Amino acid sequence: VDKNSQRLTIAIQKSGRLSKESIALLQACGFKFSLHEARLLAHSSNQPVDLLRVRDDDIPGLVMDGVVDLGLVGENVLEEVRLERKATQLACDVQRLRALDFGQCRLSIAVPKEEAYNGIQDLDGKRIATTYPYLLQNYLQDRGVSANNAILTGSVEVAPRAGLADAVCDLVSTGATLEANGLVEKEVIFRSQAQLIQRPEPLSAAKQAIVDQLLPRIDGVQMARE
Ligand code: PRT
Ligand code: ZN
Repeated sequence: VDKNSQRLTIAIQKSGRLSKESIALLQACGFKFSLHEARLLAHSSNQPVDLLRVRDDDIPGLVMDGVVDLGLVGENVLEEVRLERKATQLACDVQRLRALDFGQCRLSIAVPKEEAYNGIQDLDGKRIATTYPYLLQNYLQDRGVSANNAILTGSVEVAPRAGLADAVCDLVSTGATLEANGLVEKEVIFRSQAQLIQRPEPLSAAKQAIVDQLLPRIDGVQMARE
């Protein structure tokens, strides 16, 4: 990505739960894109706008570092990356432009259904499997609980059965995955939805003009969907 480009660059998830709705929203706002599966970058044919399609985990850092101008990402990932970068002294500022009406989920702690659970203090000294160690530690620390993490990038829900952990801290939407794995949701630690974010440094006048045109369109699209 050329940082000096006059084209507004927007990072979206390449393939996953946010991809379809991210593209649909930008299209509903009037940007035309033709997407080629294999390509990282997609140019708009009617606006000076490029889409960068990446893993969702990379989106907050790209925006915080100013490599891209805007990003569409889940608040859960945004907050986890922010905490991680803060702890490691990397740039972690970002402007939140809009909450988007998709990607709703919650990050919750769940325990095996046969385990008694009387509150968060029961997790003291236990091992919790998660992909979100910073959000989890923040929550536990605030409550004076010290647990160990098992950091997994996937299949978190099978960790207790596999003997890797006593509990999980994972994203939940319908609850079907927890249920299927014999887990019961006990603590909601973070509620999330997709967000539109912007890099901290001001945009060029040309790019700002596109954003100024985009935001009311997003509001209009979302209002019409309510
Ligand atoms: O490849 P990449 O890194 O880009 O994708 P990913 O696999 O990390 O993310 P992806 O596509 O699974 O999710 C992207 C974002 O969608 C998340 O960061 C959330 O902001 C949002 N989101 C909304 C969800 C869910 N709902 C969700 N249910 N992300 C994941 N899940 C998973 C959850 O981890 C669990 O495995 O779905 C399962 C639970 O769903 P239920 O319906 O059974 O409760
Ligand atoms: Zn991811």
